[in-house]
Formats: sequence, structure tokens, C-alpha cells
Amino acid sequence: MSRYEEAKKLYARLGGDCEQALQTLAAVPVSIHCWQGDDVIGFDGSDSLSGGIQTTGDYPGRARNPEELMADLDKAFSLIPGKKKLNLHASYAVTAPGERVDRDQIAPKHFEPWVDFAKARGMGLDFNPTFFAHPMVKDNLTLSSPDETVRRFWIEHGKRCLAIARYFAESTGEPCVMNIWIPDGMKDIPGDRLAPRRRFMESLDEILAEPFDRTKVYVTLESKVFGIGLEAYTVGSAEFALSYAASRGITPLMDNGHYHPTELVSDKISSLLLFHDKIALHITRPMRWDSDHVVLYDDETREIAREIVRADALSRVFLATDYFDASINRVSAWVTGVRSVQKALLFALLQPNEKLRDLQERSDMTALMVWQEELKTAPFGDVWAEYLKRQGVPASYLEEVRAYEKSLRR
Ligand code: RNT
Ligand code: ZN
Repeated sequence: MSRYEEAKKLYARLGGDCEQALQTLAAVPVSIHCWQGDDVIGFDGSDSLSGGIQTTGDYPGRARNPEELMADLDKAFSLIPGKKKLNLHASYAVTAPGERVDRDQIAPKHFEPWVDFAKARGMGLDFNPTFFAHPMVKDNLTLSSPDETVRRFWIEHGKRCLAIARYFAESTGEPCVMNIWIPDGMKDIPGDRLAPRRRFMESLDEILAEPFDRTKVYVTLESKVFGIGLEAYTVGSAEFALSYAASRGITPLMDNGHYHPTELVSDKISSLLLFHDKIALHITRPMRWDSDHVVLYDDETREIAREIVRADALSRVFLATDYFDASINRVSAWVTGVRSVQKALLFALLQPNEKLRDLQERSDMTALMVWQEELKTAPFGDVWAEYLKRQGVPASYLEEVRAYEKSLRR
């Protein structure tokens, strides 16, 4: 009997259905962030990152143009199983050589190469306006700025991005998630916390006044607790984002690097699911701060996946990765991080959730603990290996990544 057949029998005894789990997993889309490939620099003129976020490390081989980024993405895609979407930022607009198109001027045509790329691979596209690393970010403020020229510039950017998101949805036939995150904040104690938040609210209202089909474009709003150099105050706080999303009928997005270190997104998912039709996640790995390390198959990633699966909410949660590590091979970073999300989902799908629920309802916390511990060492690896085999991707990818790296002259 093969190792998978053995594992299947064992899981069946524990109450997990391997075949069902493999089938379900293959259909869950994970939106892969393009920005791991070039350290979040983009192609629209910036040469460094700002806005309270940081990529650290000096590993060679960063993608420097659309061709390189697309080639690297293709390499990563060939090593990642399952259904994928590609998540772009506005700063990845593709313009003619020497042509400079500012963020308040971008249009669908600047993303045609990306649409062709996605369509050729049967993928949907997600999108993000880029409200950072740009000279029009003044005093660390964009949509909440008291300077009307600054605020108007970014409102226009938001509106144009909505048009691009609409174009993505229409041309790929898959809904487009358009996520709004602004870095706006202050390094030190504000004299007024309300005014910037009111302006942010009004700016968002103006952007959303642009017509869009809410079944094709899902606008999400991402909150944050603090950024580097913005330690005292963040305009788009958790309370702001949740209240705004609930009152305007858009989708809240939780990035698990954006909370106080002892707060866990896994514990927040169920609450949001009770009040929102859809929710969105940026899956990352914060280490002591919002450090955006590569996602690993760790406790919190598993717990996030378990919460989604137990709530039967795989079709209600938009899953996206969001991390950027410049200290290791970037293709490997993509593959490791996205596979970790998928592993966590498979682990969650193999749990005897009915049984665990029942133990809790009967207040048998002793048995609940024992069972949950036992499940951790069940032969998960054999089921994961079977999944990779069925998906036609190699189990180990290190050698392939190394060979690809060698073939590049960067
Ligand atoms: C920043 C947010 C945001 C960005 C990307 C690049 O803290 O997490 O989502 O990481 O938009
Ligand atoms: Zn994020």
C-alpha cells in the first residue's frame, strides 16, 4: 500500500476525508502578490520603498522590469500547485520606454500586458492602488492630507484604479479584489486625530462614488496599527476600517501583521464573518513588528486556515499573500510562502471538525486537547505529497530554483 493510501486510512479513522480535502483544496484560489519579486519597487519611477513599510536584505536578482518579473512569476507558478490569481499594484503599470505616466493618469491600457499575461495562464487579477513611495505623499499623508492638491491627486488615483479593477474583472471574467491601504500617519502625538480620519472617510466616499459592479469588483479596506516612522498614529486604524467597510457595504481586509503582537487574526475571522458577506486577508508573517517575513507552515497560519474551513467560509474569504523578503531568493520566497498557505488549508481540511465541535459543545476540553494534539502528528506530509503529485508540481523545489537563478544574468 502506498504511503498516501496508508495515510488515507489513518485519517479516515480519525474522521478526516483525504480525497474530499484534496479536491476542495485544488479549487481554492490564492492571490499571489507580484511585489515579492522586486522588493515592492514597481516600474513607475521610484527606486526606494517608503510609507512605513520596508524590505530588508540585499540578495541579488531582483526583477527590474516587466519581462523579468513575468518570467520570475512564471517560474514560481510552475512550482506552486492549485488555483492562483495574480495580485498587482498600480506601480506596476507598463509604459512605453521613456514615457512617464503619473499615478493620477494611469488607465487600463497601461495594464494590457498584465491582462494578456493573466489570460494566457487562465488566471484572475486583483489590484491595489499605490498610495506610497511617491513624491505626492506629503508629510506622510495621502487621502487624509489637509493639502487639497495632495488629497485630490490621490482621490484621482483611487478612481482610476477602480476603472482598472473593472477592466481586470471584465477582461479576465473573474472578480477583481481592489484593496485600499494608505500609509497615512504620524511619528509623534497628534494634535487632532479626528480631522485626518474625517478627510480619509470623505476621500474614500468620493472614490467609491465612481460606478462599479459590486459583483465583479470587490473593494476592500485594509487597516493598520502603526508603520515605521508612523508610530504614534495611523489614520486607517482597525476601528476606522471596520466601521467604514460595514457602513459602506465594502469588504474589510485583515493583514495579520497589522495588529498588536498578542492579537491574532485567527481569533478575529469568526466575528467578521458574522457581519460581512465577504472578508479578505493578507497573509504574512510578522516577526516582532509588521516585518513581512515569508509565510511559513506555522501555528497561526494553520489556525487562520482552520477558522475559515470550520466556518465553511472558503468561498467568502479572499486569500492573498503579502510579504517581501529581499534577503533570500525571491522565487523561492514566493513558492515557500504560497505553499505554506496551501499546506495550512489542507491541514485544516483534514481535521474532523464535527467531532472537535462536538467535544467543545459537551465541554469535554480534556478530550479536545488530546485530539487536537494527536492530529498534529497525523501523516499530513503524505497527503501533501499526494496533492503535489496530482497537481504535477515537484515536491522539492530548491534545485529548480537554483538552476533558474543560475540561468539568469542579474
Ligand atoms: C502595508 C500593507 C500593504 C502593503 C502592500 C504592498 O503594511 O500590508 O498591504 O504591504 O500593499
Ligand atoms: Zn497588507
